[in-house]
Amino acid sequence: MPWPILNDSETERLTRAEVERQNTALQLIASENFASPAVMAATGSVFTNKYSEGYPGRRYYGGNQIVDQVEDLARQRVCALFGADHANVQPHSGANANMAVYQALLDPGDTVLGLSLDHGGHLTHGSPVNASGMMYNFIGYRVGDSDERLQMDEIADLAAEHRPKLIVAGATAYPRIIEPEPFRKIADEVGALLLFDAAHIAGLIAGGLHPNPVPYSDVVTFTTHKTMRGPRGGCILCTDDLAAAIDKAVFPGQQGGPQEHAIAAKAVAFAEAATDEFRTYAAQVVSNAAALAESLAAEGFRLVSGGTDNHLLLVDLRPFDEDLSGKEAQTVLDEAGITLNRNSIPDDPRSPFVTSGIRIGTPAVTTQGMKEPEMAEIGRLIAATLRNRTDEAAIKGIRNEVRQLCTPLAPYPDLV
Ligand code: DSN
Repeated sequence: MPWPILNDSETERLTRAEVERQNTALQLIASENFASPAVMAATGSVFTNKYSEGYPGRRYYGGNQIVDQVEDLARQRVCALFGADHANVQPHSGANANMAVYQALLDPGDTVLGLSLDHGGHLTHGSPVNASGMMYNFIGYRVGDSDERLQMDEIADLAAEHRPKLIVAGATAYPRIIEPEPFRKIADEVGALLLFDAAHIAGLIAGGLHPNPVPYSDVVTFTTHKTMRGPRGGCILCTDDLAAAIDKAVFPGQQGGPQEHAIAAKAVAFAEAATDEFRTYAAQVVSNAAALAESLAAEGFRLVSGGTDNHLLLVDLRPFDEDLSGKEAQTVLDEAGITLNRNSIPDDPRSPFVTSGIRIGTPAVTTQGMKEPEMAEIGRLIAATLRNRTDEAAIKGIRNEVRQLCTPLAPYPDLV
């Protein structure tokens, strides 16, 4: 039988428009990246057609002989990459991965320590509007008033006071290295389990830039589409003794059928991340973030914690312009072809919807081949856009400069 629609021109038009946007504008959202053609081919493969509830060798439906091999390949590759005992590659997202870990390790009402969302944590680290915060008794730790870094002494004091069953390390808007060893020590002192949420920095760990939390953690979760540069999705690594509980919590606990096309693409990404080229890439991500930080500081912006050790910067806009909110900055920068997100800074006087900060990341621009000279240029373009934010002609001019900067390094020139 012929397919019912041979050519969906509306979706095709939108896809082309999105290719054009990605090819000609600066993608500076810290949690985004450009997946390789091999990752995208696997994501668009026939594995999308298959139902495979269960795990390799233990499926509820037939026809999973090949799917079992692809899921095993992904599991083996990610275990080798991080030195983990066991992997579950089925979580559809980082949020699903974290909720599955909580279901595996906790009972409703149990106490957990996690970084507060307004100090750089994630929704699933106990935000009251998220199921994590509704189901479990999360106690938030915060960064220090003066240095805006994790205060391990304060986290130890909170742990001693609240005796959590689980401690969550990890962040979505924290520009410094998170050392896993001190978290392990605190967890051991109070008999807690340790979950390290490495969603943002998994690629930096795989690339050897940040300490590997696997030897120190009971469970590590991460997303595969950020610095890992794979397909959208999540992954859980854990010790052998937690493997059965984690697997049961993902399926049937949180999810039904796994997305085997995404799992095939995760297998590709894990192989890519084990290469020397990926290590070079990860190192350049960090160098680029440092170069961009320097450029923005010279333009009069304040960097939360004074700088960065990873792929992102958290920028306090107030010293640059007291009246400029993160929301306004995000909107006008988008018009200039500079895409990033507003973000609360620690103890932000503005609401989380408005904010006094922006978050900027270098994973995507580094993938397309930008280096330190382009970072200096990006810092200049950001400052020029925000200084001229009420001048439509100036913003149009900057949009053209951004296009000229991006076009020779377009990530997907063949998709146009
Ligand atoms: N949305 C992700 C981020 O931008 O950090 C976290 O889930």
